[in-house]
Amino acid sequence: MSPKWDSLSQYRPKEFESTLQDEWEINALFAAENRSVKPKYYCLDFFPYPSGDGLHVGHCRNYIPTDVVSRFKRMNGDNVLHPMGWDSFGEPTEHYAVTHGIHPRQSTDQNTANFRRQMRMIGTSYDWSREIDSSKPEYYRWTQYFFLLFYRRGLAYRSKNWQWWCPVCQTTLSGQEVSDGVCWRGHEGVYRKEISTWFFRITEYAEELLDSLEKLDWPERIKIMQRNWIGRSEGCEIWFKTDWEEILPVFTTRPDTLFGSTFLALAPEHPLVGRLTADDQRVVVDQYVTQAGSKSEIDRMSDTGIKTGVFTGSYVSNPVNGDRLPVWVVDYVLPGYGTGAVMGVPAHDQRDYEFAIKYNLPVKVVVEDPASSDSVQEWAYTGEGKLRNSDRFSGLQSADAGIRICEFLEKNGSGKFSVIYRMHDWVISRQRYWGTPIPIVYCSDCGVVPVPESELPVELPKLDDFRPDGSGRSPLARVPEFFHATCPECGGEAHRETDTMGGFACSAWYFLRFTSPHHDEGPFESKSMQYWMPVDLYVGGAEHAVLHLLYARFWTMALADEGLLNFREPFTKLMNQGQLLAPDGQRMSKSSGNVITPDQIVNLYGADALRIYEMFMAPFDQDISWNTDGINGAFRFLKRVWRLYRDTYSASAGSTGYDPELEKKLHKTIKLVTERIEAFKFNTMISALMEFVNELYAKYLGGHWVNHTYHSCLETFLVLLSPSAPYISDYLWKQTRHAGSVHEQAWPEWNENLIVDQFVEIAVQIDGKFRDLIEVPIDESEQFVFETAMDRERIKQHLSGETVLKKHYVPGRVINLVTG
Ligand code: ANZ
Ligand code: ZN
Ligand code: ZN
Repeated sequence: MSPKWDSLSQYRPKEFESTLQDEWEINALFAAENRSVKPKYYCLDFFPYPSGDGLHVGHCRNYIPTDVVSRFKRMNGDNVLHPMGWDSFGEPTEHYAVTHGIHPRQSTDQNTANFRRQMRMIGTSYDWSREIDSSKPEYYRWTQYFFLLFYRRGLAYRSKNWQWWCPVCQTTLSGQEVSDGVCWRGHEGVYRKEISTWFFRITEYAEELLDSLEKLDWPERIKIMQRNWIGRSEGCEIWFKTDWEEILPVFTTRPDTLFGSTFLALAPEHPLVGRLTADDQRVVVDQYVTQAGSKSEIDRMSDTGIKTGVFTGSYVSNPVNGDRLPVWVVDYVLPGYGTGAVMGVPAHDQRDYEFAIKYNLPVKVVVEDPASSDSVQEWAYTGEGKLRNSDRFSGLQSADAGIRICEFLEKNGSGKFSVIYRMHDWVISRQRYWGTPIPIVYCSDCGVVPVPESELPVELPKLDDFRPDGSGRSPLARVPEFFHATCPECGGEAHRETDTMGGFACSAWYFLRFTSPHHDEGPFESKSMQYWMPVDLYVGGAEHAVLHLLYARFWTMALADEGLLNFREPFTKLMNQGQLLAPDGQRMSKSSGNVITPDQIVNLYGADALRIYEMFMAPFDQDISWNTDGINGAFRFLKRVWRLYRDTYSASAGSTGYDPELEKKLHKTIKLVTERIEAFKFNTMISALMEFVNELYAKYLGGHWVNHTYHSCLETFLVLLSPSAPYISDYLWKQTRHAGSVHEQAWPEWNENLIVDQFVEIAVQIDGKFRDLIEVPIDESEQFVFETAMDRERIKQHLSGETVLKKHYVPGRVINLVTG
């Protein structure tokens, strides 16, 4: 690099950015040390799948902030692990390869090269020596190893079951991957099909997955989504009996209503439907069952839809009073929840009520509505109350009665207390090519046989035509060399499992691999894993709230139980960045033609301007549209920085004189920048940097700059700027004849005594009532004061979810938040 540094020199980022990135890498500035006395900091981005479209500027809202934090932590003396790798197995990659007519191995290699290039271009400080790729045998061999481990622990099992099937993806999907009849890739028309698949027994950990959410420093909305997903219900399992003494269990959250049950409802998929159907009812029942199979779950569950069903012709008896209840097949009862059977209580459940009215079934009131004494109801009373018509339980209150009835059933051998979860086991099988082969063989003598660990990896064969053929079987079934195998137990003929694992298996443990990515005697080297894990900061989009984040937690807990890990939660702190929308306010997408790539922006303005703008545009977690004026503003800021150093650095060097006002401003800036990086307030962190540059400019233009304070401000500012704008700061560092790199410098400290009087206390009111006191820098903007106030726990509590409609700010004194 031959520096041009005369008075006409202009800021031209293209001339030095890529050279600097090469230099950092050659000098291994960002290499994480596996053993170190320094405190460790593991800063991780969600595992990206390398799409063929490359990165757009929206992705950068994830990668830039974590890069700033990583750089900041290194400068503060931490040993930082900031790695990157590729989630390259799975349907999206395969789909891309199909539509582009190339092999997924080739497209993966091309796409990862492009991602890596773009990430380096925007100035990230990943430790590339730890790069991993989940579709490489040296990685997926360990995914298979974990499958075997789960199998050994009874956490992987094969079962015939009603599975979601996406007709477009031509594969099964887990419940987590389907919502409202649409698969996670956006295809409609997902339906249930009965097939044999492999499951991971995530439900075994339902309780811990739920309970230990409390301990995590995660966004509340993600925790809520996980809680709802897991969906714990407490109640009672009640065993009704058929005429031939076969038990028919139902789950209810309202055992207090047992005496009010007037019919029994089975899901059409219930295994007893066949046996309970009387001969003269068989035709109608079969017809009804077939119809129900093609309905989506939402249609079946919908509150407004007409409730339908058919009578099987059989009866069961109610264990508390011997009542004979007709058994119906009803499609609002779902097969995968509880026991797939419900006791119908028309008086106290609205769906059962509508059903009973339609089919003329009795409505028997057993819980009194305290607000009404009418005996004729127009709808179900679903609240609690005093029991009647319930034998010896009459007169008790619902909650108490429920417990006593359960106790009675338990003693009687006709029921038990029960907790159920909405969450299902994780369907891992995919009838697709591009995934980790499931390491199992089937032998006609020995049955299901796990592949011995010494034979891993079971390699994915190279297949030119890897498209599904519509048979519902994996394309691997068409490869004789793969399909035929020798039984590891008896040496006889066997065949391999041809399903592969869904991509979420790869991402459920990759964070462990980064701690020792080249280790080949196990999935990770234990000491390194113990040193680095758990992840201190995990950042990515909120769309992974349940799928990946739940699977990774489950995987971690299971490995901890195996004794492989010494912690049970993988991600201590989680943050979700806001979405970056196109200038038109729409989601960026290729089909809308509104995608902005970092390449376009870097080409025009340089990577540092992109970084500054991405942080400055909005608070980290807020959605925002791209704005061309904004990127221009960031670029102008960097040009000002450039000119300041070009014009005043040398001339102020070696000068004496002290400027107390500027000294104060410097210390205030150090404090603000430090605290705001730590608090993920990158937008106001950038404004503190900008303000400081304004101050220096004012000194320059006012002729107060040839002094020691001014010059030392120039020295320190480069360090403060370096996490955010790593290129220009390092270039200027070298240009001002410093040795090494600005990125090797220690983070500056501030002197609190110098800045105390620069803060004021501001009273925060909600609707005119005093609620809290906050401390902010003098002269801060209204927006900053508002954000600080909104961030306070006390204010959040007092607002309790209400939106602030207006705010009144009396500068330096009080801010009043008006909610309505
Ligand atoms: C009798 C009853 C009486 C019920 C009453 C409610 C009110 P949550 O809270 O969501 O867990 N249920 C059980 N299994 C079902 C299935 N497979 N498909 C559809 N509905 C099912 O809901 C539990 C309640 O949902 C259970 O309690 C059952 O109806 C119904 F006054 O049993 B209840
Ligand atoms: Zn699909
Ligand atoms: Zn065998």
